[in-house]
Amino acid sequence: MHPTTWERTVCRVCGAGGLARVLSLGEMPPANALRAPAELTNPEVRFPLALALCEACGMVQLGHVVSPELLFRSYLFVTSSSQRMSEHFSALMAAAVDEHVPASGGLVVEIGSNDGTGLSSIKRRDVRVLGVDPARNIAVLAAAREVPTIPEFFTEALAAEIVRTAGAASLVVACNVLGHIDDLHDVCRGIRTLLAPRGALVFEVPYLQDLVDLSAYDAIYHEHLSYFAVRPLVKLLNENGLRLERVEFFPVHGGTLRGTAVHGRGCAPAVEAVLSKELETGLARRATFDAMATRVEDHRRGLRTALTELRERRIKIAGYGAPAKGTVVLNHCGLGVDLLPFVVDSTPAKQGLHVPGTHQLIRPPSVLADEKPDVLLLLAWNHAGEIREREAAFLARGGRFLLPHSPASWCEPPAQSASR
Ligand code: DWN
Ligand code: ZN
Repeated sequence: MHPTTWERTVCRVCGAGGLARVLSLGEMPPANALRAPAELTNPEVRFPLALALCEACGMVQLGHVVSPELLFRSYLFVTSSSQRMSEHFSALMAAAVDEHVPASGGLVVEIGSNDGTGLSSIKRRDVRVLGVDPARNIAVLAAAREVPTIPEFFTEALAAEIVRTAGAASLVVACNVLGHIDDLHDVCRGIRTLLAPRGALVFEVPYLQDLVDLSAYDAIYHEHLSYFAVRPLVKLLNENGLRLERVEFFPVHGGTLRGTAVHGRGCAPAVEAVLSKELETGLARRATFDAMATRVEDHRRGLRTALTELRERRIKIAGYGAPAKGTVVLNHCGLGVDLLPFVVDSTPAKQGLHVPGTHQLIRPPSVLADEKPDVLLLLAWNHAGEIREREAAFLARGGRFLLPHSPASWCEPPAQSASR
């Protein structure tokens, strides 16, 4: 039996104690614990959600760990829900295979391979692919794409087993997964074990500097245990025999850092330049997060006021997307069904369920044609471009999207109901 939650009092990168609590979002249900209608009256679990800063190494992290068994064994988010993200991962895979997998072929292992979107894109090439993902329901989707997937958590022990049965990997890919793992040293040792001598790790993580700059507090939830800056990343990789060779930045998911690491120590000079920039911007300072906490509070008040005004003006509003980040915004701002009656999401497995804590019913986007909301709160704001294209009919009849956490770019609500 696994405990449901535990507290971590030392830094998950450098082991220092005395972590400084820098931003608290109170108690929050797990962001992806969508609720079936029959469960709505049952008591709902909530766990503390607060950022802590290790002033020794600059690592920003959660102090409370919710059991990964509870969070990840059955999972609703599928990578293929976004066409743009599917293209992003296909491009990543193609470039990484060209650069790191020998022409004679090799093994590519993806940690957190989800529904196999990334690996299936390189299946036609002369490579063997293997996914690792603990979500058993999603491994089934990967199997349908003919991506062999080990439905387990990636650990050093599993890495040794893969080497024994399939050989070392030319390429290990880990996108949006390092931040989800409590024991970062174990996972890095596992990657080192798995990588062939000239192999490479290509990973993506949301970049802390972007999270701070956008005040994107909705990226903070129990699944995300770590919020990476480059400085602690270099330390973590180095301590486990990996050298950070390259960092690149992409405007996806609100700001993503892509790193390439190889066997070795230290980091490339271009990475040093990013480290200096982080020092300049004070990314590892308490004051940075105190200022962000103030902005988050302003946002909370601003969004509640905006939605209350819309309701008073009888302007019809709904939410677009039921992403994990949406659960955070709705719960932190206290936006119940009185202010936001329902949300829509294109993921079939989410439809018919309710948002944790605030209980909006998740409906398919097709209902918008009948419901005719005037304003859609864009909870999946990171997919704005794709969603605007998909919802051209909503925009054409005068509908407006409201962005949840940048008050300056909120759209002006329409002067009168577009549904009339
Ligand atoms: O790290 C994580 C990231 C990368 O993905 C996870 N822990 C979980 C997940 O976070 P999320 O749930 O906030 O991800 P998304 O990609 O922002 O979720 C978007 C949601 O919006 C999905 O439920 C699908 C939906 N959607 C839609 O309804 N129509 C998305 C698109 C593009 C659309 O057109
Ligand atoms: Zn530390």
